[in-house]
Amino acid sequence: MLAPKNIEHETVNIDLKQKPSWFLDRNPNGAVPILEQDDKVLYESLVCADYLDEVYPNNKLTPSDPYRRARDRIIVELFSKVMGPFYKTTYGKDVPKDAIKEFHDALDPVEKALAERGTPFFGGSSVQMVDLMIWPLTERFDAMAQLVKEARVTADRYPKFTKWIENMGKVPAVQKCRWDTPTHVHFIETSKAGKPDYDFGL
Ligand SMILES: N[C@@H](CCC(=O)N[C@@H](CS)C(=O)NCC(=O)O)C(=O)O
Repeated sequence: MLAPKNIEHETVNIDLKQKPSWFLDRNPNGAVPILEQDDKVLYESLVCADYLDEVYPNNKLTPSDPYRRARDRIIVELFSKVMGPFYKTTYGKDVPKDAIKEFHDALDPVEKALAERGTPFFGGSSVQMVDLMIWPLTERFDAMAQLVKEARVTADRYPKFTKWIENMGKVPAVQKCRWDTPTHVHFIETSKAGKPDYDFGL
C-alpha cells in the first residue's frame, strides 16, 4: 500500500519472540503490522490499508462503488481461510495430515472467485487493494512448496490464480517490496529451529 502510492516511510522489524514494550503499548494484540504517523497509531492490515488509501488519494486502490468494495472484502475474507492451513503446513515440525488438504480446500474458492471476475487481477484490469492484501502470504507459496511438495499451487488446479501470481510479479510495487523464495525459506527454517531471523532484509 505504501509502495504503489509512493508514501515515504521507514520500516521497523519487530522481534515477535521478544516483543518490546513500546511495541505492545502501540498494539496490545502484539501483532504486526502497526502504522505510526506523527501521534497517530493504527494496526490491523485492512484498517491501515483503508486509512492510507483515504489519506493519500493518489492512485486510489479501492473501488468507489460500495458494493464492489464490499465484494472485494469478501474475497480478502475468503483468502484469510488459507492462512491457518498455510502456517500448519509450512511451519509445523511434522506436517499434520489434514493441513495440506485444508490448504487446498481453502484455496479452491479463491480460484473460483477470480474465475468469476474474469480479470487479470482480483481488483480488475490493474492491481487493487484486494490484490495487495492477498499477496504477502501468496509470495511464500513457492517456499512452502519447496518444503512440502504436496502443497504446490499448480496451474492445472489453479489456472487463474497461478496466472494472477505471474501478473502480480510484474507489478512494480510488488517487485520493489517482495522477498525471494530463498529468503522466505531461510526465515521459515530459522523459525522452525526456534530462532526466527527477524533481522532478515535489514
Ligand atoms: N489480523 C491481523 C493479523 C496480524 C498477524 O497475525 N500478524 C502476525 C505476523 S504475520 C503477528 O504479528 N503475530 C504475532 C506473533 O507471532 O506473536 C492483521 O491483519 O494485521
